[in-house]
Amino acid sequence: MAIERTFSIIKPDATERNLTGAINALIEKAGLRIVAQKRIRMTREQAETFYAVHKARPFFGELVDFMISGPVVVQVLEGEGAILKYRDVMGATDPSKAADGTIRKLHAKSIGENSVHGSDAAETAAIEIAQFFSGNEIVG
Ligand code: YYY
Ligand code: MG
Repeated sequence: MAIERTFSIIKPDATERNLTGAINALIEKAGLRIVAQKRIRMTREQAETFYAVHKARPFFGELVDFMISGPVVVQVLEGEGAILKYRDVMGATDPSKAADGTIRKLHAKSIGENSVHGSDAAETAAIEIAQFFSGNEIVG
């Protein structure tokens, strides 16, 4: 497995409860390195672009409203097989189905307010990283 980079978001339900450090501890404990990180407030346009793949889904409006409801922490994570590894650390989208010890099992409030985002494939990781970071902001 190669060294990869993946894109992560600590979502508003988690920043609101001061869980950035707790989530970062789980990321680092899994052997992933946080090589870029910033706290931002997403604009509606940024959130709509980011989740454009879900535009036709019934939850799209709520999802965008949620993502702009408070600060988020956007991150680039690096490590062996980082994309799949972070999906494992996050747990299932629906926290009631997430495995023990995962971020979502430990912290998510609901399927909508589920604390973190992580890229699902190499192609989407590259697109998502480029939406929020320039090359010189990523320090591996
Ligand atoms: O990649 P992941 O975040 O685990 O799930 P996606 O299927 O890509 O959905 C993105 C996002 O949309 C999810 O994190 C919460 C929200 N969502 C929802 O509110 N209700 C659903 N039934 C499915 C997804
Ligand atoms: Mg997804």
